Amino acid sequence: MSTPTTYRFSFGPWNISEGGDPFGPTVRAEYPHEAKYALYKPLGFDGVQFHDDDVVPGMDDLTPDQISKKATEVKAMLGNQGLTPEFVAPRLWFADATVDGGYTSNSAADRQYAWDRTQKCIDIANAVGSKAVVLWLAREGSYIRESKNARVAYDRLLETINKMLDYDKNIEIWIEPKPNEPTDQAYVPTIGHAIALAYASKDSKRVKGLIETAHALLAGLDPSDEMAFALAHDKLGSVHLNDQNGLKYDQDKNFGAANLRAAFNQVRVLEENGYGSKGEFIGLDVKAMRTQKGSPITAHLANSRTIFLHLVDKVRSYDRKLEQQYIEARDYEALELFVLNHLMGVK
Ligand code: 3MF
Ligand code: MG
Ligand code: MG
Repeated sequence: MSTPTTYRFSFGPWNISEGGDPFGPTVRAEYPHEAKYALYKPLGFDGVQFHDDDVVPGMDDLTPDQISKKATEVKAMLGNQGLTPEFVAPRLWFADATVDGGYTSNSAADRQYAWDRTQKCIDIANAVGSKAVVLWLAREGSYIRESKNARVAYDRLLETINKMLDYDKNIEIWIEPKPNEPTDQAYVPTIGHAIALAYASKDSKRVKGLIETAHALLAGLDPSDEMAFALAHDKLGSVHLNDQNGLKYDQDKNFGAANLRAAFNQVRVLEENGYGSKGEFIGLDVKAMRTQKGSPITAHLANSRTIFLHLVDKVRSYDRKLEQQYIEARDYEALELFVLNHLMGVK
C-alpha cells in the first residue's frame, strides 16, 4: 500500500445538542451556536458540515445581500479557526411549506419554495467556500403510500438534480439516503437508489452519495457493503459514521458502540479503497446521550473519533496473509474466530 492516509474529521453543529427528543424537552443548557466552531480544532476536527441555516440563521426572511454578507462572515470565521466547510445541506424539512415534502410535494407552491431554498443553499455553499451540497431528502417520501405518485416523485427528484447541476457548474451533489423517518417510506432509501439517480442525471460525475451507518442499518443493509458499492462507482462523497442498535428510531449512537465488528469492516473498506486520500472527510453524525450532564457535550464526538483511529490501527495490523489462507481453505469458522480475536486483542 502507498503512504497511509492521515484522516481528517468533520461533524455538524447539530451534533452538539441539548438532549431534546420527541418525548421530552431539552435537558442541557443551550450552547451558543456561534461558539461551537471554536470547539472543533481542540477536539481534533478540521471540517464543518452545515445546514444552510447553520450558516445563515433565519435565511428565509433575509434578502440575497443579507444572506451573502452573513455567509461571507462565516467564511472568514472558518478561515480564522483553520476550518474547512465540508458541505452545506438545505434544511428542507423544517418549513411549513415542506410538511409533505418539497421537491416531491403535490403542491406547486411547496415545490417552488423547495427550489428557491435550494438555490439559496447553493449560493451559501459558494459564499462559504464549500464544494458540495448534501441532499438528505427527509420528507421526500410518503406518510401513506397512496398520498403521492411515486413515479412522478422520481421524475421530480431527477428534474431537481438536473436543475441544480445547471444552476451551478462546479458544485457536487451528495445524496444522503435514509429509508424512513420522518416519512414512513422514503423515495431514496439506499445508496443504490442515489447512484441510479446520479447516472440518470445530466452530469453524473458531480452526483455522489453520503452514507450514514445508521441509515444503512435501518434499511437492513450492511454499511460497509453500501460503502463498497459507492466506492466501486467512485461515488462516495462523504460518510456519516455512527451506530444503530437494530431496527428502531434513528439513534445516531457513537461509532462502533453497537457493533464494533461492523465498524471495523467500515474502516477497512474506507482504508483499502483510499477514501480520505483526496481530502474526503471522515464525517460523524452522532448524538450525545440525553442522560449526559453539562454543556457543551462533546465526549461522543471525541470518543467516536478515538474509536475510528483505534480501528484504523486494527485494520493496519490485520494479518491479511493469514486471512487469505482461511479464505482459500474456506474455513470460515477459523476466519471468524481470527477476526474476533484480532478485535479483542487476543493473540
Ligand atoms: C438524519 C440525518 C441528518 C443529516 C443532516 C445532513 C440531522 O437522520 O442524518 O442529520 O445527516 O441533515 O444532511
Ligand atoms: Mg441520522
Ligand atoms: Mg446523517
